Amino acid sequence: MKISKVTWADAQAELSAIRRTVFIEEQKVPESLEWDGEDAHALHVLVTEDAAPVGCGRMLADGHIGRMAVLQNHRGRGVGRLILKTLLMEAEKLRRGRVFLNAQTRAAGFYAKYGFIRVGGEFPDANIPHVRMEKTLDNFSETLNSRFAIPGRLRFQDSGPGLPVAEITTPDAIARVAVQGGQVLEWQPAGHKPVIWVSKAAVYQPGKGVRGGVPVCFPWFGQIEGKAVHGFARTRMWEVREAKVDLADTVVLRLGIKDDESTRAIWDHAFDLELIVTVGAALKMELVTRNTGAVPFTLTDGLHTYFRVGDIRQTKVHGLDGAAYLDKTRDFKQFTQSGAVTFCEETDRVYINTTADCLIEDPVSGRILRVAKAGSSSTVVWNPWTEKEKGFADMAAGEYKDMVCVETVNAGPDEITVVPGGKHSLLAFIGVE
Ligand code: TA6
Repeated sequence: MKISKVTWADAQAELSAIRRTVFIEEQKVPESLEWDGEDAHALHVLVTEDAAPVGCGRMLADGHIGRMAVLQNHRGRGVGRLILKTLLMEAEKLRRGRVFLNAQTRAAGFYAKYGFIRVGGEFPDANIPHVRMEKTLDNFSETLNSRFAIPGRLRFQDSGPGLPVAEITTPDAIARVAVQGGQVLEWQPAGHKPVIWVSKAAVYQPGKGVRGGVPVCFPWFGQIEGKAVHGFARTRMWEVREAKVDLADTVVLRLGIKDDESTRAIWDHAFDLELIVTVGAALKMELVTRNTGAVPFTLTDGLHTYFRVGDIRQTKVHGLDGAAYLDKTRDFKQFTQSGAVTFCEETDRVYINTTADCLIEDPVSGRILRVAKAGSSSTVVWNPWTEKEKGFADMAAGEYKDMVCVETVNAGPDEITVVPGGKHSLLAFIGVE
């Protein structure tokens, strides 16, 4: 038995013959799904026995392993294992750092033996139950550092097994950004206390968002029956795309994700989602959605920012006076804000049709935080208070007093439609006054 790395140009006939037999004829996968246009750019491996093709697999540039197939009468002889191990070796050589695949659920155990971990729930792909599985290669942070570290400015460290976080230092601020979920975890301008809140009981594990920071809500904000709250983007591993120092000695980090079978099974659209974080005396976060498909799509989205405050009971949020809001604690009935938002109970409000800056007045910390925005028509103000706090295993008792969410979103009726080839940018701009 022999395995070789081949290109689609060289081995299209052998590769497609195996996949036609296994996927199209045996598993009834529609032709249109099998030939997805990715083959020409993918890395392929081909297994032959006495020169006859018996198995194949591929890996895309973003570490997406797929199309693993072994002809029926060659199964159970280690061909699949040989294909996977070869692709993992190639991923190490290419300093991929992490790989992922959408496994047929019945094969999840096979991949788990090689360190793949399930992320998210089961989904149908060509009517066959699948699960997304991710594996960070041993040296994920080191791999990222070899490609993106900036001496004295940006370096990746693990916040948990296989969970790299960018540690950013500039003359004006420090920050931390988790690669999983594209989640900002910290921003502290020089001379000030930390601005972004993260729970002391936060959990750092694959497939779970960190309680606090700035969760990315995409492709929906809030709850949709039977689907993950705030969408699927915040629990999967993103791709680091660029790290650089800008003119004013600010650090810019760009991360992204795009659609694959697992996302299309949940939300059937082709997209690219990118977060651009600019760290300096202010914190700028831009969430850019591109429609890479052929039909328009509509979404709600958000940067769900948790701010640190000295005491929520003495905190006020200004800027929403006169704005209509949907009150989640009162069955989403609509009310109008009068004056500043103050806090004496669970508060969970979607302020609609507002583009105003918000000011978080925090007398205990002796500061005002400004939350400016663009591309956002809604602002969510949330504090879980005592009862809801108890419902969060990743929130310590009494922590509700230390935080407030002022979220830069498009939610409720404020939906966004993106046409094919078009893009939508949601921007949050945070400063200390
Ligand atoms: O911030 C508004 C909100 O939708 C709340 O209703 C609460 O669900 C919060 O987000 C946190 O959601 P999460 O899924 O992160 O626990």
